[in-house]
Amino acid sequence: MTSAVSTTQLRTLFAERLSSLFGSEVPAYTDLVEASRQVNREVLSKGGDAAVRLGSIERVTAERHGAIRVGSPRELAQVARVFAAIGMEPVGFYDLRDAFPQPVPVVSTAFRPIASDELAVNPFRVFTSMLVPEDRRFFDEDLQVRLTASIEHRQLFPDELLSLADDAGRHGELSGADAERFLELSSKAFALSPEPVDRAWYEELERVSGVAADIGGVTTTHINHLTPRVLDIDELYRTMSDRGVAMIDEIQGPPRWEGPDVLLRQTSFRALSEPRMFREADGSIGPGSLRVRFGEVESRGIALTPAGRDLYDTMVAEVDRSLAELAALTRQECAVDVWRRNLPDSERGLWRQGLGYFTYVAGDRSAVPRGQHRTLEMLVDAGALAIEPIVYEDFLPRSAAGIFESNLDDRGSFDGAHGGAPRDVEWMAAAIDRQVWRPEELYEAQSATSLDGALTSLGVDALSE
Ligand code: OOG
Ligand code: NI
Repeated sequence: MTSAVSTTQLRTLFAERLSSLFGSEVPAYTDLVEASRQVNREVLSKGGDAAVRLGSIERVTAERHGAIRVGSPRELAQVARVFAAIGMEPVGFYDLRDAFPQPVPVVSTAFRPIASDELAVNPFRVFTSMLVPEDRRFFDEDLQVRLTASIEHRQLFPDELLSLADDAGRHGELSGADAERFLELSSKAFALSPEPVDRAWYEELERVSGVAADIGGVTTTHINHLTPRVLDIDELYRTMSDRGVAMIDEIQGPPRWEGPDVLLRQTSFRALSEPRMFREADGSIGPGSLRVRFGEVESRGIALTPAGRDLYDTMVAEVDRSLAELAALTRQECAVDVWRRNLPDSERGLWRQGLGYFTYVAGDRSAVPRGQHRTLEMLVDAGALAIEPIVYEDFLPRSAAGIFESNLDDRGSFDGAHGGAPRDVEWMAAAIDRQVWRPEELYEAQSATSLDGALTSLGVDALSE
């Protein structure tokens, strides 16, 4: 690379590097990407434009999310610097410590682009979890002290990488040579390390939580999974099962139904165990294996407003209840029934009830109704404004907990009698000294900006309530 590389280009290049790294480490990932491409091609050939209503095929084909796990606010702040270099900012706060059915001792955020044009170019995102060693429900004081000290002593990212990242963040670009060095160092920082794992320490942490061991039992971080996006996740699930891959029992999140897809549907499978070197109690070093990484695939639907999200939570609770009563049905079967009874079955219905986020596109000026009292609804009904759904760019805490859980051998130990350490989005923002965006603010702003633009081009100054 000879000319300057922008943060946007750097993001695409970084996502590609990570993808080829992860493919070389976890071959099942390459199969998954291939199967996803095939499903996307089929959907596209059958569904035409409707298939890409929530993102162009170029975007969807390149789209990935990764997951990483770190040990402390200091490390999370460094991750934030590395991702700022490629135009990604922390969005959302997920507390997985009281997650059902499996508490996990982490709080998480997702790094992603926040501007819609950046998302359209490459929406790469990384679900990033941070250990909470102070949480007494998982760690006693003695373990907390040793765990915190071991994390404090390690360096996940070399200084050279952090300083290149800061340069990119500050100037919005790097020179060709610096960009190449940044890509080299950053992908190396997320590769599986050849460093021996201290077996006794790893196993001690594993008794508390497999995720705690994966974070604190080693001296580096690594990409845990890399997830492609697919346009028909049910078909993908069947394809992978036919290829002999043991998928988790069900697709997580909303069911397949005839109405609009909302939020996020995900499913995963366990990757094979990987050879790692271990340091044994007698000081000797020898081979062993660990099984912590996995494959996952997602399909994305429409972003829901807070009202839509409340309805979603109510529906999930109803599915839980009716599942307990009707043990013969699967969760997805129960959910379809609950969806049909509660959720509007069209985009227009979601919009009208204020449940989903939409942008507005100006239509024909002559369709604008005359008169003083023009409401938004009148303009949409008259065809002067078209509504376009906003795709959900974030994650679901319950599905995340399900994904963590389904890929652990052991449930670990959790003692609810002890108090946990309180954590929330403000705490996280202060701990990493950076704004952590609230997803709904971003969707709301995108919707409002598009409405302003559309009204201006229609020549409408004001709307009535
Ligand atoms: C993260 C699990 C959550 C998702 O897609 O919801 C996740 C992890 O395993 O580190 O990736
Ligand atoms: Ni994931």
